[in-house]
Amino acid sequence: MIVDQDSDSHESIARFLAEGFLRITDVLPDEHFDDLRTRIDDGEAPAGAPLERILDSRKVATLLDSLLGPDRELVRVSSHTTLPGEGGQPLHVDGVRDLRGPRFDVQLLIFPQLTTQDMGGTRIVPRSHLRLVDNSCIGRYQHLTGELRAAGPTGTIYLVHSRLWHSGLRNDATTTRRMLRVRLRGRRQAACWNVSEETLGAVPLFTRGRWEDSTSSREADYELIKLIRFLTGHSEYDHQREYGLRYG
Ligand SMILES: O=C(O)CCC(=O)C(=O)O
Repeated sequence: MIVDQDSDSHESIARFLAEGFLRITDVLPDEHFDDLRTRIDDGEAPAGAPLERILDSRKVATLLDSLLGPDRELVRVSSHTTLPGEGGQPLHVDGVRDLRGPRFDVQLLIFPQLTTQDMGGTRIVPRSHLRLVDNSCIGRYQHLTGELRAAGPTGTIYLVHSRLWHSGLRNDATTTRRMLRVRLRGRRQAACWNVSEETLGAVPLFTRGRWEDSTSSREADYELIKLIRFLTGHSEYDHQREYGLRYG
């Protein structure tokens, strides 16, 4: 399904590409997520109807159409339950080293209950998706300036780029925390973001990550240009900046 895109969704896609994630709320009523939470607790495979309704909701589908294209496949669904006092993963990227160039998958982190910061949430590092690393070699970093905790009210969903650095955190609260992670892939992803070069020029895309030094920032900007060209099909997009980064 492709639905009309408004400027709001263009800004959202730009933010996703620039930061590596997007937070959305108010996708469906809270009761829907209660059902999902019960299924997680019952150990049922939480794919199926409750997940499909989320993926088909207008808000999520509109964003996924521009990030993956309308032809998508479900790669993996996993549930993550952290009991009080448990949890705490090293920073990592899911899967093996991803050598697909600018192609990427989108992971949805779905929080089916109110998830407060002290329940852990998921630590994410903005703009880290632009720096290719092996799965666990970043586990030595305890804290990075600018890192965030993904959390929020019932039904909060984070769309994250599949190469974003992240980790589940320790649950310091007295309530069990649950999260459903869903990985999606576009079968024909190239040029699926239907945006004009003029609109692209007006949305903010290039910001320096707080944890980046000048070299990693330059490399990340260069990767971002390649990513935007791939997703929009505008093969000459921002060649002045590209030349500055390559030869300046
Ligand atoms: O529990 C979380 O928030 C993240 C889990 C995760 O990243 C993993 O198990 O690979």
